[in-house]
Amino acid sequence: MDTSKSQQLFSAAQQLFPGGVNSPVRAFRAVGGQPLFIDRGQGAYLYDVDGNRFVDYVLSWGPLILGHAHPAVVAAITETALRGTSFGAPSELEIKLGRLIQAFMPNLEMLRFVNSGTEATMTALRLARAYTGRSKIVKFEGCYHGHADMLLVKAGSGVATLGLPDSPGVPVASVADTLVVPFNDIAAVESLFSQNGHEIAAVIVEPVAGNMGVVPPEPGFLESLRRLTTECGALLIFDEVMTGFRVHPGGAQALYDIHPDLTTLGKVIGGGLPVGAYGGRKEIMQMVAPSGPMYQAGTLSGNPLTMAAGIATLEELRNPEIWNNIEHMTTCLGEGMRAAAINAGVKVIVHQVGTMFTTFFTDQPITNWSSAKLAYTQFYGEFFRAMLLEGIYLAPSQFEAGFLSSYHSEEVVEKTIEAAQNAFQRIPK
Ligand code: HOZ
Repeated sequence: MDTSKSQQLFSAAQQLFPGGVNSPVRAFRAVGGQPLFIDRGQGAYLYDVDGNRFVDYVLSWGPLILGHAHPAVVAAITETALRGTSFGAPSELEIKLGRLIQAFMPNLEMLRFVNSGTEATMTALRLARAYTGRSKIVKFEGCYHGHADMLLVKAGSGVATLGLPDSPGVPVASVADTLVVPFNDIAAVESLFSQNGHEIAAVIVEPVAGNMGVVPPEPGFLESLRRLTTECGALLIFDEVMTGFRVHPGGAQALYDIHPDLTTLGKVIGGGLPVGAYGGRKEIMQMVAPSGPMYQAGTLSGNPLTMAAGIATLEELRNPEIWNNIEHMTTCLGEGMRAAAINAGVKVIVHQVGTMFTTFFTDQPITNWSSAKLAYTQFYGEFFRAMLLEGIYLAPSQFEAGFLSSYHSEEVVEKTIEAAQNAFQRIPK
């Protein structure tokens, strides 16, 4: 595969950007090789600057549930741009997108748009602290909630990918009130609550972990979090930046029928443009300025282009057939990958929830970060590079999720399974 133009661009980028990239995982450090520079995306495909074509299972890390350059999304952005790109004043588009989100997720009685998932989680926790008058927060090992100081403790995603336990530059004081427990370990949460219950403002959780690879909650885990937080007067925050519209059209809260106090969103609701949102119970949200005293603001919040792209995306998802078909194709892919691994004699576990999946190189059950990090990342790297040569673009890290779109047809998925059959042959037995 000729990647000479990507290589030239990567050399130039390294002079400008740390590691040559503007976000760490895409630098391919965990899988070897050099990042591809992308020229364009269309449907299920990415095209790099050297003219190579790949089936894309990253989809901008999840947002592109309708695939690249979906005509409805492109038209919405184009038409909106002709009327101006930002107003710094309210527009009707915000109400339209807000109502659409509410139709899928009625737990968001009120919400506010921000510009990234990091902003959404950071603010949701500030709000929880303001509402409860308490300081401590609980997060889970291997869950990633963006890069705010207080959350960069035993985090997943790029932090896990690069093997960084935490980050220099985060003051000890910033994480002093962050309590960390293993995902799916309700006994550990119970013990934390019995010692600190009256000081805990909130538990924040990815209800289906996606940033240590996809790890589903064990039966009863989310229910126990709901019960313990209610009993102790703490808030339950579902970070659905990744899982929203991905594990179910109504997010994990609909899939598992749990009502969190606050929810954070991002990715899909922006249709591929930068976005975040937080929302939940009205009496809590009314604490947000200017309605209440908890301050949060943003020059580009509710940006019309983002709102338009989000509206176009969610309008399409109102047709249940579209989402159900993406989920069906994800199930077919998971089954095909499992069968291909068995044929090749490679030990692999494929986790799938809704339209998200991860292929872990292990035969041991994965239920939390301690077990996820034992997956054989070197084999994942081999598999990633082999799949790339077969024309398949997977997440460049064992500890990320893969995603499908409405353009991932039977034909595309079959081609991927055939590619996996070949790629698994390259994994040492
Ligand atoms: N937070 C992104 C995935 N979970 C990271 C993307 C990147 O570093 O490129």
